[in-house]
Order: sequence, then structure tokens, then C-alpha cells
Amino acid sequence: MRRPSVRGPARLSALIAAVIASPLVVAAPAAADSVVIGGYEVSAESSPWVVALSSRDRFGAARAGQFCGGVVVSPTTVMTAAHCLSPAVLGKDVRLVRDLRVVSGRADLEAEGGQEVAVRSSWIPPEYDPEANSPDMALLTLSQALPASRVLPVARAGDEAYTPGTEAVVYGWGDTTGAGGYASKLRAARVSVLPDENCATAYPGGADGRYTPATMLCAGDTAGGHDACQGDSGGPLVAGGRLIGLVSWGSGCGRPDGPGVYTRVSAVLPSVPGVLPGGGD
Ligand code: 4AZ
Repeated sequence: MRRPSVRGPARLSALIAAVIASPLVVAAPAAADSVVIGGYEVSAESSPWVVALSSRDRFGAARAGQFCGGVVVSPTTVMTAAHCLSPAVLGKDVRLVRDLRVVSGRADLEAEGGQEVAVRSSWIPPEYDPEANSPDMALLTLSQALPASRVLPVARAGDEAYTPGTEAVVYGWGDTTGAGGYASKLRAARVSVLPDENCATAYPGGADGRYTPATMLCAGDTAGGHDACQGDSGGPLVAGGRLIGLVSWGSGCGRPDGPGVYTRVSAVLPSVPGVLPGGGD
């Protein structure tokens, strides 16, 4: 039996419950194949722009306190999902989370290496609607610069990488089983950009949520088995060497009828204050 379909506040509580309960989670095995679902291990060197968001105070010391993913979009800016910074996830206003950190350059969260960088400030688009979870994007300004070599370029509107059928890769330390089996080592899974219709059909509104193509991007594996899952939220979806999406939500993990919903980052960029590299070109 799978975890019930989740979205919005319900999905957030499922995330929180899953994260908080992760060492103790007892759930029936899911049919999922395994990432990130259906994934493979990757190194920090091959994907230097992936970061983990961490708060040990909130989520415990295991796995360096990881609770979401993120992506380096300038040496001092990490992009993540807005819902990762919500009080529902963090237990309080993000500004009060004193030990919120970005872990960079470390694929194995149980190992040393890389950097843990404090977050100086965060920004969520003023139009973010938590109910609709749209647009599910936030920026974190770091207290120290990361090497420029870790920056991933962000796709612009009209980028051909958004064309359905494009092969993309999603990265994260999230659930690899659909049953609360969180990864210590960074994983990636290959998915395809899917037509908006696939997600519009799967998520017409109601219990499974509503897909809004203006701010969301549909991707997955129509056969099932390759997908993001709980704990991957905020992490990057990459195609053609560019950031096209952020893990946002979906119904279950790795289901043929529950494609992954990602933040369409190109659509959100116009509302971002001029902090992104190459912005406005
Ligand atoms: C989550 O709750 C979540 N299968 C992220 C991605 C997906 C489902 C749930 C997509 O963080």
C-alpha cells in the first residue's frame, strides 16, 4: 500500500511526517524501484551545483540534517522550492531557523567534505500561493561565496530543453523506495519532459492537486519507475546542461499515472530581483 496522494498542505504534512519520522518510518514496501526512484549514485564532482538544505536542530543530526535539495545559481545564491521554507516544514518562520545551512560539494551526507554554508537571507516571490504551491521557488543568499565552477545556468523561457521528449536528470537525497528510505548518498534519475497534458490529466484539481502549466513543468517516466520523491523537493531537474525545473510535488513516487511536477524555473525568473547570473539577457 502506498502513502496516500498528497499535495499542498496535506503533502507538506506528509513530507514533514516522513522527514521527522524517517528513522522510524514503518510503511509497506512500495512498488518503486528505487532515487530518487529508479536512480543511480552520482558524485559531487559530476554534479557540483546540487546542494542539500540542512537544519540539524529541526531534522536531527543524521544525514547532516538534510530535508530538501537546492541548486547553486550564482556563487552566493541557491535556488530551492518555496514550500521547503514554509513554517509547515520548518516549524517556524525561516528567519528564525538559526542553523539553516546549505551543504555543497558533499555527495555522502554521512561523510565529511565540501562546505556547510550559513544562509544570510531568503526570498520567496511575493506572488507565491502556498495553497496552489505556485510558483514553488525560493532563493537563499549565502553568507560565503561558493566557487563559480559550481554554478548551473538557468534555462530561459523558450529554451528548447522544455520541449516534451527532452531527456532530463533529477538529483536528490530523497526517498528511494516510496516508503521513507532516505538516501545518504546523492542520486540521480533519468526522466523525460512530458507534455503539459499528461500532468493536466493526472492533476485536474481535487485530491491529487492541480497542475498549472504557466509555473509548473511535467516530467517523469510514463512507464513508471523513474521519479523524484519525498526529500528531493527543491532539487534540480537538468537538461542540456541547464536548470529547467525544481522538484515540487506529485502523486506518490514512480507511478506511471503520477508524473512528477516541477517548478518551471524560466517562468519564475522574471519576478526574481536582479540577482541571477546572466539574468535579463
Ligand atoms: C515531496 O513530497 C514530493 N513524485 C516530491 C516529488 C514527488 C512527490 C512528492 C514526485 O517532496
